[in-house]
Amino acid sequence: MRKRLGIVVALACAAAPAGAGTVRGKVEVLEKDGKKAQDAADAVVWVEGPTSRVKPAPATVTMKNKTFEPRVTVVGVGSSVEFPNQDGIFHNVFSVSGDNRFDLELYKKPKSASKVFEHPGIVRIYCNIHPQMSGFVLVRDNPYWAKVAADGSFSIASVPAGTWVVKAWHERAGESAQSVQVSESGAAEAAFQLDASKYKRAPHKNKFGKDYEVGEKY
Ligand SMILES: [Cu+2]
Repeated sequence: MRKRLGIVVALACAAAPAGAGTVRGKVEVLEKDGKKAQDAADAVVWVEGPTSRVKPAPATVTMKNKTFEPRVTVVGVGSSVEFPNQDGIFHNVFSVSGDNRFDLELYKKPKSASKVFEHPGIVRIYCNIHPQMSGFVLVRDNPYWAKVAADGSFSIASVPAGTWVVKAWHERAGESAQSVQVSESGAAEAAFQLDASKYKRAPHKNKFGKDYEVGEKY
């Protein structure tokens, strides 16, 4: 009996970290003319280092009016993302992003298909029919991330105490990293400026690694 109690106590300690704080701050995305971007809300901030496991949770990316909505989705490793097609035309969502590559083939409204993302990373998603359709699924291996609000602010709660790398990402600016010290209670601040001024839109290949055909038929 005593032995069993000891195990229970040990488990309880492992579940509750010694202390945790909030990482918060602002992300600014700068465009060519030095102006602030209007879509800072598509930026994501995450904390790298803590080994806390993330609970998989389902997410949905809808294909509608030849766009992926939302354009940027963040999920934990092991999460299933549903891709319903709400258009009356065929779409073929796919990715060739490393270990997360997938191909859901052709389907149209009201069909849907899903993909479980098993590897942390940034997954670029495209449609094999419509080259203008693009989006991102960010897969994280711990629960400490936030999508940035329209005003550029973000807040990530319950980050374990310690010194961690905090990264901010925007699709046109890439990543920026800084070290942040989280105390056992209270907040750590981080401010990022992401430079999208050198971004150039470049065509991408289809799922076969070939150029898209000119003159879209759908
Ligand atoms: Cu499409």
